[in-house]
Amino acid sequence: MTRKNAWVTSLATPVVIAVLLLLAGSSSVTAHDQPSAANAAVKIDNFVFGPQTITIPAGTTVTWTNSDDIPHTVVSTEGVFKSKVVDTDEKFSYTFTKAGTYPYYCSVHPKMTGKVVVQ
Ligand SMILES: [Cu+2]
Repeated sequence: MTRKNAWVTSLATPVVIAVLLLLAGSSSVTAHDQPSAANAAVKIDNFVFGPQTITIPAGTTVTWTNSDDIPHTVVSTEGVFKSKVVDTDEKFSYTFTKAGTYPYYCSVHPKMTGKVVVQ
């Protein structure tokens, strides 16, 4: 091996390792993200959860967004999930892993109700 080749090799090796690490890192991130890729959205507007009943496959993350100009909460009737106070334009997310029906309501305005059906 010539002096020049040795220099190129010593320079190239860390670069190759860095690229391999980068590729390995990005592929593992992709693999990790895939099971939770499903998302669904519920909008809170004018004291109404919309859609009021949302049907999703297990593993879906539901994100509630408060589009009202007053705060609301998203509270499971059966204690499965409970948001903090969700202010205007704030969000609350919950991932549903088990099949079932999950009724919920707003603890500030208990007449506001909704339902998540997980299949
Ligand atoms: Cu409310």
